[in-house]
Amino acid sequence: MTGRGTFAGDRFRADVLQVAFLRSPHAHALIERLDQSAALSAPGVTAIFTATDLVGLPIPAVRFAGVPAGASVLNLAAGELLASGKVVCVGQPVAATVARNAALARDAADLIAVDYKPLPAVIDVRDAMRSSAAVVHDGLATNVAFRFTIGAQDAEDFFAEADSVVRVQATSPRLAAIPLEPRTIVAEYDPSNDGLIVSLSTQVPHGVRQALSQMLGIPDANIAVKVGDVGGGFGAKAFAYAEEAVVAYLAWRLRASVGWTETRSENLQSMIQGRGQQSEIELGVTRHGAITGLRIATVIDMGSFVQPFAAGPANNAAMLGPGPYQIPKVCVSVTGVYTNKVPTAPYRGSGRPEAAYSLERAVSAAAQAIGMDPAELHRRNFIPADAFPYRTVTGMTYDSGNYAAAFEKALEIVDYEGWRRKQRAAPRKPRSIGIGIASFVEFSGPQLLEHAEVRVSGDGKVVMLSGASAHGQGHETTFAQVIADEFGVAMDAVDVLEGDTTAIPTGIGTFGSRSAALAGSAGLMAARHVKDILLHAAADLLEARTEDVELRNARFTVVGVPGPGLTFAEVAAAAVRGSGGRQAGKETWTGARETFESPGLTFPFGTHVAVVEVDSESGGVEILDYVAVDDCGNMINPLLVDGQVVGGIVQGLGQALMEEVIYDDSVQLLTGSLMDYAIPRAAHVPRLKLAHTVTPSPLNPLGAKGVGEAGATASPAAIFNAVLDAVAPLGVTELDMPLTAPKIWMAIQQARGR
Ligand code: MCN
Repeated sequence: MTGRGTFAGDRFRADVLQVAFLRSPHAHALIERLDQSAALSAPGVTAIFTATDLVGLPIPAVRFAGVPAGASVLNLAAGELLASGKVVCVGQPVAATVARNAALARDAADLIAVDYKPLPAVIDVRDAMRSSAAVVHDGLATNVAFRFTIGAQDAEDFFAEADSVVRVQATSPRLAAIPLEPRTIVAEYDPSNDGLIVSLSTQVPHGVRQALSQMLGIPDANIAVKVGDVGGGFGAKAFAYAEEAVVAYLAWRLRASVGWTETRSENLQSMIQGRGQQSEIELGVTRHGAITGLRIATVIDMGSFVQPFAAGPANNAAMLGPGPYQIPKVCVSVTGVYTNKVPTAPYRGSGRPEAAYSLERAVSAAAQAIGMDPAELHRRNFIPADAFPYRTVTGMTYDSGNYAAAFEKALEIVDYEGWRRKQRAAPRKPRSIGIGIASFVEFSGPQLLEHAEVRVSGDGKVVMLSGASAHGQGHETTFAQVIADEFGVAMDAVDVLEGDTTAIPTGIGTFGSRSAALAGSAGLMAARHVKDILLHAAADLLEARTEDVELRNARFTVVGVPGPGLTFAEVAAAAVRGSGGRQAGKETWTGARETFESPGLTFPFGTHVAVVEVDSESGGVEILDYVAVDDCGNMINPLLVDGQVVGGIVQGLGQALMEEVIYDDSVQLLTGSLMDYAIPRAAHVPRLKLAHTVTPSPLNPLGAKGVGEAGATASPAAIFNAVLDAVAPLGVTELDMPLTAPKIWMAIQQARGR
């Protein structure tokens, strides 16, 4: 906002050649002829690359798809860098033009003549599974990419113990991630090692380095990835895209600096999308409100390829099936299906919102079926606080929790009983009040380890280098706090450096709400190690035993000995001298590198309550009240935690009320601009009441759990349940997201028989 950030787009110098991609206008078609002669002679053009220019590169493989072991079907198809022979979705890159500037590159791309032979395309996952459907990938017999089941054995008498079994459907529509900063990359040829220096907008610098190395056959030691400020990622920048690999390859082949920044339309068309899950849920409950079983059948729309981690959202949703409840039997079956659409992959929440929506929708329906207040049904089924660590029937081990405490706090703050009274007293026409509850548990900290280094230089300056890579989460603040606390120095004395694979040789990155618990703990361990070095140096200077020296408020003193002691900088200088000091440029420092490995995932949780008013004459929804009680263990920076919760809630509000990627019958994207794809604006966001309970995680020294996805996990379910609660007395029983005014209005008209 002050213009002082350095984004990948700020790395375009005048000599950087620019790339434009020619993209498929068809959802499914054979490429019969491609003529680039006119484009090659266009002004300012340096080169044009098509799939034939990439022959000899390693064939892309599906890198970690996230399908659990034991899948009954496994047909994973990786995307191509540039389409060869056939295109399988609108927007798939077919050719890349390189020119003096972006406009000339675009003009040249428009001069490439391609003859396509359109083929029948599949849009709907259920149609795609029919034997008569067109098959997206020639080598495969069907469109089923994978199939797996998690939890209990399915059986005829699955619901034998239930007095009532409710059946609901829950669709989480495809969503666009909409980072403020579109995908951007500048790749420079590095003659010193025949390698590349790559600046790009990503969440995973080390992952990109590895992927580029694999895709381009360049040793990863010869690729340096540098990430500056990033204008949001939301999961959609957590792997290397084909376009990014092509730009890097062009720089390497042309021995030049080559860059690309996508337009907003390209971003909407070809960045991965989130969600796209359809679930049928059955929940069995006794008349006294004990949940006896949960069966879910989910179909996830994979789009045209399997991107890295692409099965993650479906797998996560299945594993989190039972949520915060003690449910004796849970069976979740998942089918991943190809369609001729842009691929789906993890997007903020990555299965957590889908799980919470499915379960909380079914719990609400079950409460109605047995005539019990939904709050009471929640209360009767929570995993009790003394049951942790708790192993779910789906195989997850929840580290710690007190679900009832967060729930009761949320109900108290929102004044649940008060709203129920208002709801009963208020006339239902034309506006009716609805109250929705979403209790949830999610997981944070996947891949379980992260690296950090802490350096103290001779003048007392402290730097933490982290393998995480923030893109809006504020690690510069929170990690500085962790280190400053350990040393007793001011936060301003600590710099945090991320996103540079040259300075930080190993790292995993930022996704899965993993950074506080894993990178924060790695930083703390490294700081403790450095503190030991400093205490030894101080003991030498003070002629005391190390165990008698203490570090407080940035001063080293001997316990029980009055006097000013030594400053942090004095001891740092001695420690650097004593250790011989390591050098980079003018800086000399002493330091320690640590890897923190968590024994397991951490499980944040909470309860959100939404109160809405629905106008039956227009279908419009107004959020009257919204309370979020989140528990992410110990909070390092409560302000940033609240910022994360707010951002997540607003993304979930978008999902619940307005967002949906829409394709037409020929699988052309209709929501191709921000005129057509609705995202929430400030005026849509009610005053949010945020509160916390604190149940530390026993799995890391900070006692922290993640919070980056909590808001997005809970809010769609809370808002959905509130809207359905408002319109249920009008006879509406079925609705699905996004709850746009026309959709609600139509449902009310249908319920009235109109
Ligand atoms: N934090 C804290 N105390 C805790 C937990 C977290 O102070 N107990 C702080 C952390 O130190 C960090 C922030 O809160 O500054 C988020 O931490 P964490 O929950 O560990 O999540 P990550 O930093 O790993 O961020 C990933 C998460 C994910 S998965 C998505 S998607 C997402 C999100 O963060 N995308 C975002 N938040 C985003 N925020 C912005 N602005 N932009 C995105 O693209």
